[in-house]
Amino acid sequence: MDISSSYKAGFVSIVGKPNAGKSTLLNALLGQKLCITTPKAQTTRHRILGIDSTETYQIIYSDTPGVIIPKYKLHEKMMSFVGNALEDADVIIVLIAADEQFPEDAFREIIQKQTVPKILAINKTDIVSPEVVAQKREEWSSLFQFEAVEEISALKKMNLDTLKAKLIELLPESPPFYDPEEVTDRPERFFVAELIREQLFLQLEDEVPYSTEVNITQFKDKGEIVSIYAEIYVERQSQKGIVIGKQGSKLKLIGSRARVNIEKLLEKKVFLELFVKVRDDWKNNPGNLKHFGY
Ligand SMILES: Nc1nc2c(ncn2[C@@H]2O[C@H](COP(=O)(O)OP(=O)(O)O)[C@@H](O)[C@H]2O)c(=O)[nH]1
Ligand SMILES: [Mg+2]
Repeated sequence: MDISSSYKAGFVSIVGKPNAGKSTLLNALLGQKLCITTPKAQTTRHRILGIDSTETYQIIYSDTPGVIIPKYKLHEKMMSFVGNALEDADVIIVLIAADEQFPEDAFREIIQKQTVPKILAINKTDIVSPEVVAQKREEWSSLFQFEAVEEISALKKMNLDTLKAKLIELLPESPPFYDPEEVTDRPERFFVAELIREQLFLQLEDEVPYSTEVNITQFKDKGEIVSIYAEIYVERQSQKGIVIGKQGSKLKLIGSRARVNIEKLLEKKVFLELFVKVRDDWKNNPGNLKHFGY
């Protein structure tokens, strides 16, 4: 690649409340499914980079967990990842869903403190009336200074080009930070664990998905097939039975759905074996959290 002096590169952090559509937006901007998305809040637990490189610019997006008031140690870690993404940002996308409640003070304070250029993106405009969108624009614009306000639908890929054009305009001149071949900073096995977690969120109800974590114990490329062993951790013995289901039916469903998606990701046949284990209250245990990569 010929890197001219006018090359632009920088970090764009997507922040917002749970379920605003941050991960959906990152995938849409990248043009590929990198991050898992589910209808349940707090699906995303990490900061995940998605890198979009061209001949003239490199945008390094950060997907982040939704901003919440921490209830346990895992939440505190998740919020520290949001903090890191904000610290690094050259531009911040404040992503709100057109149908969400006006945010509590804690979220407003976080946005208030940011000094880099901010874009307000009003998402899910496909499911509300133009009046509701206009009202959101009004509420937010009266509070903060935005470089631009974009009305988008991450799901329907509406107005993403204008959003991206604005981002590029705001990026500093800089050589690229990452090899243009790289799409993310995380290894394949991280996304394999995420695809299993996605199914846990889709197939389990109530508090159970929030009590789960996935740990890959074997990831072996055997040529024809990739052999993957993964542990699913829950917080209580009773949850183990729920994850496994009647005669193993739930776990089988989770495994087969996850496997299909992992095969798409790796573009290979996959053998996937899942084991369910209990770690009492792991969400509050610093040692367990560290072990799980938090
Ligand atoms: N109707 C509609 N749904 C969306 C849009 N963007 C995201 N969603 C849905 O909102 C839910 C949460 O999305 P996700 O990206 O996981 O939100 P996150 O928690 O902010 O990362 C999922 O069910 C998405 O399909 C949108 O533009 N329109
Ligand atoms: Mg997310």
